[in-house]
Amino acid sequence: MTIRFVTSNEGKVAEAREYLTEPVEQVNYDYAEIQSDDLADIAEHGAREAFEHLDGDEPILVDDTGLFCEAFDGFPGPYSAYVEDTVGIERVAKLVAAEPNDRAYFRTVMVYYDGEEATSFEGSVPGRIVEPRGEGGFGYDPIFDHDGKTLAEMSTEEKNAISHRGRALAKFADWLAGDAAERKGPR
Ligand code: ITT
Repeated sequence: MTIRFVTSNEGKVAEAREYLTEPVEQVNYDYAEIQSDDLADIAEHGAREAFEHLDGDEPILVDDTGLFCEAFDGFPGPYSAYVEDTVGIERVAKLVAAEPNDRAYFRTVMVYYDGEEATSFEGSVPGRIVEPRGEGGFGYDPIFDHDGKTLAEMSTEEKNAISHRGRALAKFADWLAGDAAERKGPR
């Protein structure tokens, strides 16, 4: 089985490949992101739409992630990609630095859809918004500090061990292992 990871973001794919034993194929398909403040809703609609529109019957994986800043009641949250493109991460860091509370968290929802059933896995990680540091990772990683290191100062493996996506991937991997065992039947 190959998992078709529908995303334009190579960083997400690298982290999934590091974690999963199944082969992961990156598929660029621009599904319509519905207007919702629920990441799970957005991801599930995307996964179903991609499965219907793409040829083939291999399962689909979609990841929707947001950065939630406490000072701004969760903003940018589901609008994180738009804000990265328009405001940029340095200015997000400056805006938060002007506030008394620099706490934030990342949240990821991954939806796996096999053509019949959609299953969601979520993960989150707390941290603080800081001036950019580090060359690794992608997106908001340089301005997100977790326990003294930004996510951009971590290797993919280190980031996966503590991150929102790593936690969702761990649940997904466990579920896949259980599912595969069930399919094979009792030994
Ligand atoms: P796809 O929708 O094609 O998967 P995307 O990058 O637009 O790619 P999201 O909407 O889920 O994906 O991402 C929201 C924003 O959060 C976007 O600006 C990403 O760069 C950023 N982001 C996602 N995961 C991240 C992570 O692990 N570390 C830092 N930033 C992340």
